[in-house]
Amino acid sequence: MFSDTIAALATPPGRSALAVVRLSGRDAFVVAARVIPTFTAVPPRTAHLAAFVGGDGTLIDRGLYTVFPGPNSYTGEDLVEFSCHGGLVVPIRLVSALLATGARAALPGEFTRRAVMHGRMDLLQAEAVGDLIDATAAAQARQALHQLDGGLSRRLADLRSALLDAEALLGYDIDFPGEDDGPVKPARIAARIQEIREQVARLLATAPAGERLRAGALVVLAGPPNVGKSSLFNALLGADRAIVTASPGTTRDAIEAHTTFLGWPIRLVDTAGLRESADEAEQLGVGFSRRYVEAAEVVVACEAEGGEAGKRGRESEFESLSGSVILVQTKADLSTSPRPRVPASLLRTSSLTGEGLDLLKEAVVRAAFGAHASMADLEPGLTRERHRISLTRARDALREAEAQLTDDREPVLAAHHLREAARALEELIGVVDVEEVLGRVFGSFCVGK
Ligand SMILES: Nc1nc2c(ncn2[C@@H]2O[C@H](COP(=O)(O)OP(=O)(O)OP(=O)(O)O)[C@@H](O)[C@H]2O)c(=O)[nH]1
Ligand SMILES: [Mg+2]
Repeated sequence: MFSDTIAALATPPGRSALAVVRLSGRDAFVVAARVIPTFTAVPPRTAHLAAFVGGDGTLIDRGLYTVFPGPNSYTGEDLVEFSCHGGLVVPIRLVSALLATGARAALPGEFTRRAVMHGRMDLLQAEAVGDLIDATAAAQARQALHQLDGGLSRRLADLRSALLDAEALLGYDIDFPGEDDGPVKPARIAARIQEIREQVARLLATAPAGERLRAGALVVLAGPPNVGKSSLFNALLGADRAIVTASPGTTRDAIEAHTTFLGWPIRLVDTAGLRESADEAEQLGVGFSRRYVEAAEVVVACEAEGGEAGKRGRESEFESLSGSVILVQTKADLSTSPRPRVPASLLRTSSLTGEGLDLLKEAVVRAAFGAHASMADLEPGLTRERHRISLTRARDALREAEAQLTDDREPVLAAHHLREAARALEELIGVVDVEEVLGRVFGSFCVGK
């Protein structure tokens, strides 16, 4: 199982106090010993202080190394982690020394790929490692940790296990047809499959929220020209990103920025004010705006204090959208009456004073991530298109299997569809082992009786 030896810098290159270099593979200890004259593999998982030297015997650095003998290492192989000084010179020299003495430069993700190859984690967990590293919002990190913890893997493994059981029962029905008094009636198997299908459907229902959490919710600021969309965009970001002027038609291009609201990932978009314009560039910008509004998960529909269109008018303007719409009255600081005549459901904001911005953020998070958007309630769910495609395949195959058992009574075809469903789950988790089904057939039945 052990593979060729790879090395790489595990921390970002550049000026830093420390850097970590990883070395993994069949000859990891041999290669390490060439760079560390005092190398010892015992005791394992203990930091040793040592001099790291280059091929000509020159000192590269004095640092710590830790030895993780396979298979109980991150990759499942013999692995050595070097902790050296950071910066532009030392880590590069250390990696070069390892490459010069028998290691190969690791490909992107290769350490984690080896972890999957050696059964240290499944594909879903490997994806979670990537998501955790890429997380820009607390909620994303939390979701990735759940997945790394095996939350999603366990749910899928349970489903797969239930499927293999059903397959085993069906196998018995095929091998001993016509035995009305067989251990399990087809109708019962069909009912069991239906149960599994419903569980698959429940998991599939988590896909939109999970994918949104990974990518960030698309939140679009829209409305007539000059209502203060760009000002609101800047205020929400806490940075001057978009140009603001007193004349209508300032924003032409849609501007997108990644940010977080209360720890949730948001793709915030400022758009050109919606109006008919003779100006070609502005009219093109309005076209962009409309497309963004249609794709948005949340539209923040802005209207300035004393704006012409009433609440009802604006609601109907955004009525046909699939995303949620939050109505906002901007420039609240310009309001003269202490109790403005606006419906209670209308959020009032001021980019000048900051009024209403926190409430708006809360409303956006609620609209984008659910009524009870709370990090503590984050359930393991699907987070990628790959997950959704595999589970859709499994659900459709289960539906077919059910039909074959209830209507046409073709257990052989039903078994074929069950296999298809199981394979879809196996691809998702990253285990493909047909032998397991056979084991179950003989394990749970006393066929020789
Ligand atoms: N008093 C006050 N003025 C604001 C506020 N928000 C925006 N303004 C002013 O309103 C004018 C237009 O603001 P923008 O943010 O450029 O408006 P916009 O909706 O992006 O306009 P377009 O890009 O042309 O569609 C500017 O003069 C801003 O200074 C606010 O909260 N209070
Ligand atoms: Mg603007």
